[in-house]
Amino acid sequence: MDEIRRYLDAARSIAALTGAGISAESGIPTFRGLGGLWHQHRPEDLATPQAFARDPLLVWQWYDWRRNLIARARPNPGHFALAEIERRYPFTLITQNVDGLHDLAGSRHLLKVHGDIWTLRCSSCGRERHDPRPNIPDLPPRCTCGALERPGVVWFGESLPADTWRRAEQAARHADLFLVIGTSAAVYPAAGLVDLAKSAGARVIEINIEKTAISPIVDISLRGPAAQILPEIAA
Ligand code: BV8
Ligand code: ZN
Repeated sequence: MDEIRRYLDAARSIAALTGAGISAESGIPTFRGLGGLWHQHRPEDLATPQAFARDPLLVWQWYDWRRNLIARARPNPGHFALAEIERRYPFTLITQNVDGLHDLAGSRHLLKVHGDIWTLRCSSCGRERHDPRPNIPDLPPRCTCGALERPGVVWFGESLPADTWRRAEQAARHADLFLVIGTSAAVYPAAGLVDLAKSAGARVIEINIEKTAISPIVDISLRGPAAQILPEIAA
């Protein structure tokens, strides 16, 4: 741990990439866990524009169910530790999570590369609004223009929000310390940020309860739950 703290103190700029694993200890199933929980549908089959076009109500029932689950969750010590690190170091947090728990924990330099489950976007006029209700009455919701609204998240096959993605690449390229926390690193282009940081000279530290696709290329692998390891690092 002190070796890691030395890296933190010596770093001129630090970036972190988080995935569903950091919210696991807040009671939110990880993406792979989620698949088994919901009417036997696979997330990859529901989180797509095709699924929404084919059956907007089914896709909305899935998101409404997840919003309901997330509304009952609170940030855990892992989320709070990252907000603490941001207060003390030059730090940018890149998250693949759409649950909003990093915001609730106080993170500000936050890049949500896969969007936000609490945002609704009109599928026609593009109007966006924040809707914090855990249960949306009369699914699927409609915009004042009459068209269907969709969850403000990035689906498989959709490109990531351009400006957010550009800033995420920039943060990864300029980091001399890159933390990869609670992600299977299976989804691109987000997972590619690890290679980008490494090739730009960053020291890469992975925090995960299991081995992942990027474990072979990281400098240090801390095997354990983020809610336990991150507070130790931030202490
Ligand atoms: C795009 C929002 C093109 C929605 C999400 C073949 C090869 C390579 C790529 C592709 C391919 N075929 C298709 C692609 C592209 C595709 C992709 O990568 N597919 C994967 C499945 C192979 N990517 C895309 O489609 C992206 N867009 O490429 O567009 C394009 C380009 C230009 C112009 C037009 C189009 C868009 C991807 C974004 C999809 N949206 N989320 C929603 O949430 O509903 S992705 C979603 O899944 C999550 O956001 C997250 O990113 C991902 C799941 O990953 P994780 O977060 O890592 O979660 P997971 O469950 O997998 O892992 C949890 C980890 O935590 C585990 O490692 C576990 O061990 C660990 N853990 C558990 N508990 C703890 C813990 N760690 C620490 N502590 C604990 N307590
Ligand atoms: Zn509209």
